Amino acid sequence: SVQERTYIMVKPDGVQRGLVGKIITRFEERGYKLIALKLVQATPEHLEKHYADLSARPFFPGLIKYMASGPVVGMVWQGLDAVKTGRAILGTTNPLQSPIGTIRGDFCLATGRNICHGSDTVENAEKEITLWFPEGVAQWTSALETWVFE
Ligand code: DAT
Ligand code: MG
Repeated sequence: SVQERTYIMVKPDGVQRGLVGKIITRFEERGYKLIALKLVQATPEHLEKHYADLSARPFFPGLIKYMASGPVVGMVWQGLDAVKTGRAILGTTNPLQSPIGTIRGDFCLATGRNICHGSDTVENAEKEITLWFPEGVAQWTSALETWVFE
């Protein structure tokens, strides 16, 4: 649906490497609407909630440490097929397998330093949006909307 929303996050390595603008640009240029944005130093407790599904995995402690190592930029993007297309814009979890033209395929090399996060299902997107933006998101009409959607 045109109202579909996804949670996209620039991880600490993406922020440190100065890639925030490039990542935002890819979603803007594709036609998605930005409805929430913040830079935040997340706590390990908050990140453990975000990655709760992965808590039994061997890489979990390292993942939490990496994600808490500096500020992240969280955002919510809205538009047609935002979750699945958002994941396509990011690329695959392992950057070495990610096609050129995807964010991970263009800007990184290691799974444990893959610079960005994107929700994997509509249900998880809504959970992640609530976790990272409990204050809610913006509602605004984009002047581009009638030029991007029929
Ligand atoms: P994605 O971020 O593509 O949704 P995921 O949800 O399976 O991938 O895992 C979350 C993050 O955890 C991923 O971006 C990087 C890290 N990760 C996943 N698998 C890993 C592995 N085998 N070794 C190290 N880090 C891993
Ligand atoms: Mg995931």
